[in-house]
Amino acid sequence: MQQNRYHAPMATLTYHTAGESHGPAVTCLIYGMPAGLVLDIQFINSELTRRQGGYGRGGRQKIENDKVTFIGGVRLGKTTGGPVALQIPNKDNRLDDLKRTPPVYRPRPGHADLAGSVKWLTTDCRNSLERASARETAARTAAGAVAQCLLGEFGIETFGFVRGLLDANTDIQLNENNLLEVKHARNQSEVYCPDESTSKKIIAHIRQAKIDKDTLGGLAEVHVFGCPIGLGSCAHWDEKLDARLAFAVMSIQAFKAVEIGLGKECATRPGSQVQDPIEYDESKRGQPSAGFVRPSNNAGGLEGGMTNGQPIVVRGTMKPISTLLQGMPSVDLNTKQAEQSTYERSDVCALPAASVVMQGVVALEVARAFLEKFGGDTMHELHANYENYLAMVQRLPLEKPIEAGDLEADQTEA
Ligand code: EPS
Repeated sequence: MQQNRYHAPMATLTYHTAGESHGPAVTCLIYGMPAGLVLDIQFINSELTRRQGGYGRGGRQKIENDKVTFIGGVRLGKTTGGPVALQIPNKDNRLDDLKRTPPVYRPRPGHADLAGSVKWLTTDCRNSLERASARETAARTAAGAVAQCLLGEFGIETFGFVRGLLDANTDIQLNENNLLEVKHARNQSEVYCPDESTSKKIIAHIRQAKIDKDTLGGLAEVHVFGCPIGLGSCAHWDEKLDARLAFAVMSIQAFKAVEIGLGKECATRPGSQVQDPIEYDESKRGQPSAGFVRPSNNAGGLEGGMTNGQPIVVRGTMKPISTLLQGMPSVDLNTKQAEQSTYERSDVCALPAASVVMQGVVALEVARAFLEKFGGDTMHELHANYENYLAMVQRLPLEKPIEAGDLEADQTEA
């Protein structure tokens, strides 16, 4: 059942998007959602609104007003068990209007323009840039919000925010206890950064980049609270949840690096300062972490490709937007002459929006791992399977532990 994960959609949660930036709509088809999941449309739309926002966005977001429409797999506000199809219309729908959406012959360095046009054997970059556009992430954000509806039923919360850019970075630490407060602070920030002074510095940097006709990227981070131990698997490389999270985050437009927990800082420390000690607290036995307490979380909640009961911590690096108002040295694909790249209306910085997308794609991977472990066609079965697992974990050891004496007795008998 596991082998053809990306090609056998019936076996597990998968999602695919379609649509161009200036076509009629962007759309997503989600397979594998159990029946009976209540969809919080208000929450899904609020995630779409958050994705449209953030200081540094360009003129496009003044045109769009993203709202989801479900066109399959939903009845009376609940999933039916059929494929969930959703779409978000593009108000700036003009793909076939050659005057307003002309061919692009001067590729922008950093965008899909050059590689995409050569790959599809054309000198017009329009087809590939329209599909590669971050507009597609509206569909993934809606799908990610559906996944968050599922996880929310099990007390699993996914939280994304902006850590910083250039020299403006917050060192804020998140935990279950300050999550509400941090969430409030993030929601107050125009750049989705929960630290007020860092937010101000980030905004100042973006303002300056706009004056300089330049662009900015930065660091986005997602934490997932409340996962039980054992999502993902160490049994096979493509079942490792950290690997799947990295895949999902790296697939977001303009992302160039992904880190889990301590990430690349692991290279600067000896093992004794990287591994998280294991402690046990009987009073926490009934929690998803099964009573196992870790005084640090350098592993970012993942060991051996599996959740270990600690919050999942994923950080992504977004490069600066590749469409620069000042242009970049490029080549006309028809004449092969040196030219500045084409300017298409764009954002100066879309890092806040990317933190919303990242929250969604992380939720989708966790939901997929959750469904693989607990399965079932309906939410009823999923709840029952999950509760049964937690009860079994509480009863560990399920078998009498093997002791040295048992081994000797075995050998004597042989
Ligand atoms: C994008 C270019 C801009 C961005 C777009 C991504 O679009 P436009 O050319 O229409 O102004 O606004 O992002 C979105 C439309 C969005 O909704 O996030 C690009 O070239 O990747």
